[in-house]
Amino acid sequence: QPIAILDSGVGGLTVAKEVMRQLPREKIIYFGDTARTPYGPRPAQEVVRFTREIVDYLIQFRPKMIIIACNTATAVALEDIRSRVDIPVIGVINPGARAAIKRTQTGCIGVIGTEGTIRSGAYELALKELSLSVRVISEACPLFVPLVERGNFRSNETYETIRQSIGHLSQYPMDCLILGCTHYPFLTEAIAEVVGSRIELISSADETARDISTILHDKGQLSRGEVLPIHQFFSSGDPLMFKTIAQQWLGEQIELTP
Ligand code: DGN
Repeated sequence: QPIAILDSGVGGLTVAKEVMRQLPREKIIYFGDTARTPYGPRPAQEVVRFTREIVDYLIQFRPKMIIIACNTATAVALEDIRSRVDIPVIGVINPGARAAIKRTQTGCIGVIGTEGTIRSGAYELALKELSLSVRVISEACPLFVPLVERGNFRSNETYETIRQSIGHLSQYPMDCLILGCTHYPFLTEAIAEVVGSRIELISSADETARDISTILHDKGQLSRGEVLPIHQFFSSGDPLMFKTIAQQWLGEQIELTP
């Protein structure tokens, strides 16, 4: 049985890659809703509807677990999806918050994400639940996802956009910055250069993959097959763009069903 991973586009591939690394025997079915990306500026109800549609599609492959590898969808649709299916559903916000709390020394944590994620306050809630005294500085970065979906990771335009959006964060005593959108790890190099080495970038991919591993282990559902799985990828938009970015990021050829 596969693990289903979904996102509004290529962002969830940052989580998929970590799952492939930590759990190489697990087969992944990935859906990137590139035709309707970005989700960030959309009303919550619309994101919930899109997420339900993707889950209804993926469920036909009889996955053993669903990963909502999109912070925007996790923020507004996680509980809804959990109530609709009888397999474990995990999002990326709690794992990201946990990773940051483990790392921070100053107790001041930055969060960047889409408008939808930042507006929801989901990270603040998750962080404060883990540590009451933490100080959270949030910033919506609506221009980042379109850059990533165009494969524009390191151009002058990218650096300039990042500088204008989050250059001011270095004035705070923060030592961790949560990449609260699964698209942002594609921009790690550029973001790190703008915020400086004092601030550690936290991606939820690693911690999410650990959660998946724990749940599958506890349920006795870890795959033990000898043959490495062939993953399946679906995208609702431009297949060539998706395939190019996916292969570059994953460092391997992929099979894409448009
Ligand atoms: N990758 C998604 C996230 O983590 O929020 C959002 C992308 C988007 O559609 N704006």
